[in-house]
Amino acid sequence: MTDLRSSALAALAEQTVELPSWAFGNSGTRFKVFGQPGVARDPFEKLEDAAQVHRYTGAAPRVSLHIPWDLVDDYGKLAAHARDLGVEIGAINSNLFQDDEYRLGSLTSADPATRRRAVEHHAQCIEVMRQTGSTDLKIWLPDGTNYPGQDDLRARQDRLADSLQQVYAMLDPEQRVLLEYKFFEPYFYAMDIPDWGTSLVHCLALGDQATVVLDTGHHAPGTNIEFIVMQLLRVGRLGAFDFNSRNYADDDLIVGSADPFQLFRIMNEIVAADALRPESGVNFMLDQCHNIEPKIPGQIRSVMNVQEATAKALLVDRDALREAQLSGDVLGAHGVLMDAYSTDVRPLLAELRESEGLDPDPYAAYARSGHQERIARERVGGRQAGWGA
Ligand code: PSV
Ligand code: MN
Ligand code: MN
Repeated sequence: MTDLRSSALAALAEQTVELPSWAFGNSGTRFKVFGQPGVARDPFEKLEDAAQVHRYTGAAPRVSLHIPWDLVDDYGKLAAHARDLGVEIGAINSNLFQDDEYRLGSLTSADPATRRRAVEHHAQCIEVMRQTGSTDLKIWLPDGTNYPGQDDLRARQDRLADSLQQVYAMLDPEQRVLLEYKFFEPYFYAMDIPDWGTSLVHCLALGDQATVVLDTGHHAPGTNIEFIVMQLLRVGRLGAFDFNSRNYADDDLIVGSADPFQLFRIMNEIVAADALRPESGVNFMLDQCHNIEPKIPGQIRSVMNVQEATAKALLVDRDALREAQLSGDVLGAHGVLMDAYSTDVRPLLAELRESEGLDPDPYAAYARSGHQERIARERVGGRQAGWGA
């Protein structure tokens, strides 16, 4: 146990979680966007808020941007601002879901001019990557159809493969594409990348610099997500997570809130495959919105939830588990997993933080800092998440 504890502490010290810039803007549902006092008004302030999360957790040193939500004149300046704050720019997300021209598709469109425009948007994103030092281009394809017969499903895949090939050809050697899937929404008959299999098929055709993003909210209820994690790790194509929590659909709630046991099972597969190490190439990102709760504390809570699930996964007694599995001890094997899951890891994480010179309770430390009251006083006119530039 002491060995497990100390190796868990060492692994946790290396773990990082990437924060989404859009978590720091006002957000809501299609019914209502709620404004909050002190919310970030531009990408520079979003980075300042993200840096607060890193300051108190010590585990969130990167911030994903969404283009054009995070449009600025000078990305070099934005990256320098991030560095001054002790964080860096992470994945660059393209946006193919807010233009009238993409009503019938973007990278899959039957219109070559529309496809060209969608490909060119990725050239712009890759340029942002060069200026910010980002190495991950994240593509979520919102394309799909609403009615059987609306378009030729196979022709759409062929056009998609061709468009992705053009985007891929623009990458620098150290850059990679992260291809996200989603089984429904904004279209409701057939999404063009509905599942991990479709994403993987395209990644395999593209080459080694293409990997799959698994957004935990993008599956049908009851899907065994940890199985997908295991399989993508097995073939070396799990590029990243978009972590969030869901009860019904793509709810984008705080990771680990609806089903902490699922998060543990996911992290268990990560630990079992030794994929927690930064060199494994798996980028642990959040993709969440904080519609009714305050943003910075919401992100702090999220990072803590990921750390707790990870700590429990690190405490699984792998030797005992293997032995029970190989001897066909069904309940013994299950029991090993549940023992780890039932462990209260908060003291372990408090110890980790103290050893790093941090407050053992990041959430309380931020609340005491007075930062939230300061931004509420000083920042007037926060905008909706997204169009913050
Ligand atoms: C789509 O639902 C998605 O998960 C993609 O990752 C987008 O980039 C993100 O949400 C925007 O919030
Ligand atoms: Mn996502
Ligand atoms: Mn989503």
